[in-house]
Amino acid sequence: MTTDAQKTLRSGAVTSFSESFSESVRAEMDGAVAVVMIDNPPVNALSHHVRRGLLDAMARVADDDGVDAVVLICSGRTFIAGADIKEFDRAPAPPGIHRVLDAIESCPKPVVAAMHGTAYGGGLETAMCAHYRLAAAAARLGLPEVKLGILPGAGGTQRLPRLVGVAKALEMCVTGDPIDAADALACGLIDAVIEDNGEAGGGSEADAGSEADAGSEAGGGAISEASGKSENGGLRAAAVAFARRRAVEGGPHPRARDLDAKLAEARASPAVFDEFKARFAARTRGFLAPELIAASIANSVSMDFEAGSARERELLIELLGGPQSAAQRHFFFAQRRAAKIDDGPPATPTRPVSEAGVVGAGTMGGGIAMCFANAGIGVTLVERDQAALDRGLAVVRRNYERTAARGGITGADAEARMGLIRGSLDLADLAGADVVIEAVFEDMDLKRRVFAALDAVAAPGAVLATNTSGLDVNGLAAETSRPESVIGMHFFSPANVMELVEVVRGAATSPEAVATAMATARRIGKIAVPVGVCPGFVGNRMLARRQAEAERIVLEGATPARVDRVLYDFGFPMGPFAMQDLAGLDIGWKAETSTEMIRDLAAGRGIEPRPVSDQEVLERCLYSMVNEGAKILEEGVAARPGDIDVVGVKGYGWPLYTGGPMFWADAAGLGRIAESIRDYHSRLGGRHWELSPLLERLAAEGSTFAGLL
Ligand code: 3H9
Repeated sequence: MTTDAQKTLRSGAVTSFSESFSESVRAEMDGAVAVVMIDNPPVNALSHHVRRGLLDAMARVADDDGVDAVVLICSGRTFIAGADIKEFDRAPAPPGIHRVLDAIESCPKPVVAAMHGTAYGGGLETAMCAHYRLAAAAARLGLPEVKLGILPGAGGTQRLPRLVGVAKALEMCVTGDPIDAADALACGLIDAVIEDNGEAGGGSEADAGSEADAGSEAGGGAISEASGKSENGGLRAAAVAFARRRAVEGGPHPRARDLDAKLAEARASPAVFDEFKARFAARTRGFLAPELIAASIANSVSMDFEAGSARERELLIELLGGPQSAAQRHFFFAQRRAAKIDDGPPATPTRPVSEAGVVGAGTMGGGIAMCFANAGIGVTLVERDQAALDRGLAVVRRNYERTAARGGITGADAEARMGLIRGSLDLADLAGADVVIEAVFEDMDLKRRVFAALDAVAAPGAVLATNTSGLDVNGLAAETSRPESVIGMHFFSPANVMELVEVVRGAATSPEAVATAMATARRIGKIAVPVGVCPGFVGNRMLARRQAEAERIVLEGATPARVDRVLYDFGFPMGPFAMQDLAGLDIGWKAETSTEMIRDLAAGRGIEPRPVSDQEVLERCLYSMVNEGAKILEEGVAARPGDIDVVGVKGYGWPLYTGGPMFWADAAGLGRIAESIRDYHSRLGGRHWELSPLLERLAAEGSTFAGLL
């Protein structure tokens, strides 16, 4: 085998450098391998200084005879997680990402991308321009651009199908969901998986890590100087060894753009596109990006690489400039902002949660218990009598078995999760819980009794939460000797599926209890939005307005089916009446009898039937929600308009591609909405049509809800 020393002697060049190319990119030699490191916290996004640094680093190593191969690696918690989304609203500072990726792909030395954490979007596209790809065993790889309303625009729709085939590329790009390293290896996206100890866990390079230290000057060393410890030293050492071997074997080194075998398969079976569209039609309804992503992947089959890439860029520009991507980018940041409490003391301590308790084993209680078990947290589920407890546990078991039967988890996982849920008939068994969630029947007196009893048994400092969907959290806190520990955690049904939790701060709730509830929600995989106490909180309060209007419109002559259809066409997964049916209103609609009943009811209230246009149905249902949202903001029940958007989209199916109720209202024009609300108020009366003073002011100023930030 040729050693580094021999190669160096052979080429006659000796290189040893450690150089910074920008504030976030530096390179250093490891034997004859240049290790190019990106350090741009928190997620190593491809900000302009990363692009500039990478371009200069690639020029440096390409020209240096002492460099035989290149490793691209990141410090911190992740490989490049994508383009810098914050730059999307500005003119991009040079160099553009495509220029950087060309420099990587055309490098005459083998370039190896070493991925850990989340190699997403532009990050994975960067890796696909390297000649070889390695991933840490725990890495996740994906192209989530669709979630931002755009497409992978740095070659992703052209290189990915060449590497993994059209069907897999469609699935990855249209869902935006990441795959794990083992899957990436199996489908051809990477060349080897590197286990924690630096050993190759599979792939053609079973010895990828075996030479990790041979000839390496800094093998296994730290890549994060800031942390001073080796965060992914094993990955680095394996990548350096791998790169050295490739250099010794010589070129040509493979480029994804040159591959054709998997495209040929798609040419032979073009039905793959139609099958895919049919399978994902419901999930992608109303969204533009999935359609253009599929079209761009189809171009990879029908056009040559250059033409497909040029068209991909045009489609990216079209999507980036459109309203859907603006809305989805707004939502991305709103969701992250909602997790932050602006008015609490900075760095509020949270209580570590190692045990949880749930009171009530009904649909909500069982679902909440599953959330804890899914996150590996032991949970005691308390019921009043054995029969109800058995019923509740049986439902939980059935849910897990169903998921296991569908392949979502293994049978062993299902058993392990069931093992974390302990049934009990005694509230005293909750004494060891760090957080207790009450999920009994929605009856204030019953809940009062539960809180008084919990106060007597719960550990000092434990968070006592109610899952009420709208009752008075302060009233429940008053039943205890520790109102500072009492809070609302409003889960949505089914609790083990729906992502949203409204965290309801009572008048006396302490910052520690709020911070613990927010952290707990996040730990069990939920999106937590802090809200204040009022009937229905944010979501149900706004929904009540829509429901009232929908029912009134029906009294005026529109059928429930038409109201549902108008809202479905707007983008909700179902209309208000279908939603009520689902929630338990089981009265079937029979046109012959029900129409008559509605007419009688309307007549009794003095409402004359009249034609109601689709436009009016939509305006009344949506403007009433926006007006209520504005009142919620002026009362401080929600801190930010974006928080209301997160509640609307994640809890109530408001279409994501409009950004949520408040973002949508901004786009529709607050002036127009305020004028219509005044008009509906004069025609229909009712307190909920009284124009919110905040909305009135913003409309008069020509301003927006977004402008409040
Ligand atoms: C793309 O790549 C386009 C290309 O195809 C084509 C270009 C021509 N940029 O989520 P977290 C911030 S599109 C800027 O709480 P986690 C985030 O706002 C991109 N900022 O952490 C937050 O800031 P703050 C494709 C970003 O550990 C902080 O980082 N890639 C970006 O729960 C921490 O974020 C994606 O869509 C970004 N790309 O999850 C990936 N990403 O602290 C989007 C995050 O001020 N990102 N920030 O609130 C994610 O999915 C998650 O952030 C990730 C980490 C899984 C990486």
